[in-house]
Amino acid sequence: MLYPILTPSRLLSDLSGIWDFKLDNEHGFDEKWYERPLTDAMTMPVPASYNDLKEGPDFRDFYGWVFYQRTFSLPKYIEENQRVVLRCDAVTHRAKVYLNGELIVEHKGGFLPFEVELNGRLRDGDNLLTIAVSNIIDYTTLPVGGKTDMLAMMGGNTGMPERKQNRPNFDFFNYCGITRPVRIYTTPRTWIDDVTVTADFDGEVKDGADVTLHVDTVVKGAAADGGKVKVEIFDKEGWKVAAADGGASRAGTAAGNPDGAGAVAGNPDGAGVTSGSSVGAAAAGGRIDVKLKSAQLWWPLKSYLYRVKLTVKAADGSTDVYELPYGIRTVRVEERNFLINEKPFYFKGYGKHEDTFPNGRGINIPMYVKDISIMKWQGANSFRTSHYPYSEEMIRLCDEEGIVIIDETSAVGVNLDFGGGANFQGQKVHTFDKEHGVQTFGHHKDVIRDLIDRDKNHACVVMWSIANEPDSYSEGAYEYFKPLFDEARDLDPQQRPCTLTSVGMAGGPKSDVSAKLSDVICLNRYYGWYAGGPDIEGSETLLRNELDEWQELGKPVVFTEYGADTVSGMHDTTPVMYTEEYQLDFYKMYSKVFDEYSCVRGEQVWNFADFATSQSLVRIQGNKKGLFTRDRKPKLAAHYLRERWTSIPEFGYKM
Ligand code: BDP
Repeated sequence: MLYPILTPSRLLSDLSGIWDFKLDNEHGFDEKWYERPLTDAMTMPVPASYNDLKEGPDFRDFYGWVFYQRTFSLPKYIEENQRVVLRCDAVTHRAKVYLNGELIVEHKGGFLPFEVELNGRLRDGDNLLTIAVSNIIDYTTLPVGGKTDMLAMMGGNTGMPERKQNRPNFDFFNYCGITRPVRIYTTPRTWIDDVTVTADFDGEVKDGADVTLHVDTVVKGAAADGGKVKVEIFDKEGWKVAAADGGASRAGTAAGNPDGAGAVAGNPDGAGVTSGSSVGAAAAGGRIDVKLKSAQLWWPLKSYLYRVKLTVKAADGSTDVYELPYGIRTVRVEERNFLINEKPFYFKGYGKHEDTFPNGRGINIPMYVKDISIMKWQGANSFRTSHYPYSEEMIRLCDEEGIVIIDETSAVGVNLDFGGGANFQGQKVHTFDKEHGVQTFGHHKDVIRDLIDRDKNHACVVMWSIANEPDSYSEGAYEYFKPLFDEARDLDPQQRPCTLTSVGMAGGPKSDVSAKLSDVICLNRYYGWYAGGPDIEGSETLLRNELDEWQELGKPVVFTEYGADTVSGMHDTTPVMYTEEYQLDFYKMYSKVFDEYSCVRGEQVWNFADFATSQSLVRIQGNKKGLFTRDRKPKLAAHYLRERWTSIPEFGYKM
């Protein structure tokens, strides 16, 4: 799905601001709150997670649906002449969107965009827009909600009265709401619906090479057939450096939805749940090849972006214009090397979260810029979008800044062994048990498709992470994951490597299916913390023992998590757990080991910054494994890793 922008043929209007807001009392849908202005509404900003914006546990930990509402009006001539689309960038975790009391679209999944056409549904004057949002997580959602908390220290019946609540099977606060922008954009009646750009090198992959850009355009709408597509490429300074044009002919791939209603996909209960697809009528398009002489490549920390501009002249005389930034680079794995532009790259960076106060998971553009500035200060070059797709603004910024991304789906918690396997009301139930296990497969596939569809053109995205710490070691794991890896490989026009981040419980390559499926072995390991802590020396032996096994595979190994909870300001002459000195010793031990294993091709600490979680005995107002505090102040180890990373080059380390 294309990112919404303002162009000579498209208008864009952001509906951000203060909306009316109300928690459901379990009668909201029966009483049809979406048909009239909410009574006794509170104020709520959009976009943001709502949880930290009003006081008290009943609000913060609310379980169920909430209603957001506002009105808007549009100039009549816009609707008469253009296609009007409402786009929600992320509503966590489930949305029902009503316009003037009518349900116009539903969407499952809290981290990817969806959209719906408004033509024929708009009224003169005020239109009432209501978005009902559910934060319920369970065995069918991604992330997965458990039957008990992941971090519950005591199982069994506590004798406390039952209360409806979410029980995250993951370690971050279940922030919810309309977390990214809601926008209205317009297009002509025949419009560019999708663009895919890939690059082929005419010779060696290097700066100054001659490159052919393949620009695949999907054009939809009544006059899609017989139109003309023009592609122009502009360099960083704005000079036109190449151009080509061709005809728009009918392409079989992009099936439109002729009745203009929400495209229906992956819907568990038969209602119109969209899964990212656009809506429209006839589809056409095709490939145009553009030759680019002496191209500048996109490099980690040395970004170079071209501007690809498309102009479609439809058979009815209308014109649509769209453009996207595009970085040219290659990526592939060869033996133990992760090659970017054919050079062996070394990942230095972090697992992160979209987590700030008081936005929660809500978009925070100033903090994105600050975070990347801190990464560069520290000599880092990459991060993983743990544990869900991040905002499009962040991905675009990383393209611009040259920050390398491992792009992760929202599949976290696909593992019923957490909480000591107590997820099925205290009984051990197998993750992939047909009846009682997770029921996420179909949705997981939808999320992979929509993520690749959204992020496929980004140079900064170099690998797909299919899941975080799933049960990748039990019966049924291979059958569950193989088709998902196949799907990702099939869909990605750039054929990026695929991985899953492996949990400590997975054991070594003999039991962990990631050995077979992942192009890069990504390990989340906590020797020295959950396993072996506080004995750092003993933990080092455990770490080496495991690496001895993985290195036999001949694939690159990247540590995508390793870390120790550290309370900022807590110090001791003897490095005991939770002190800054302990975190420092922990990281020094890992660094030493990494440097001795040539298979290790990257280190991404857990975590960039402290972040909010559910409450538990092992979480001190959140997870404290950050190198930085939640307000981005460095801990002792941050300075140590700065020294280390600024002396490790992006390419050719250990060669
Ligand atoms: C890993 C998870 C991550 C947690 C981390 C931790 O992937 O989400 O926050 O451990 O325990 O299991 O700090």
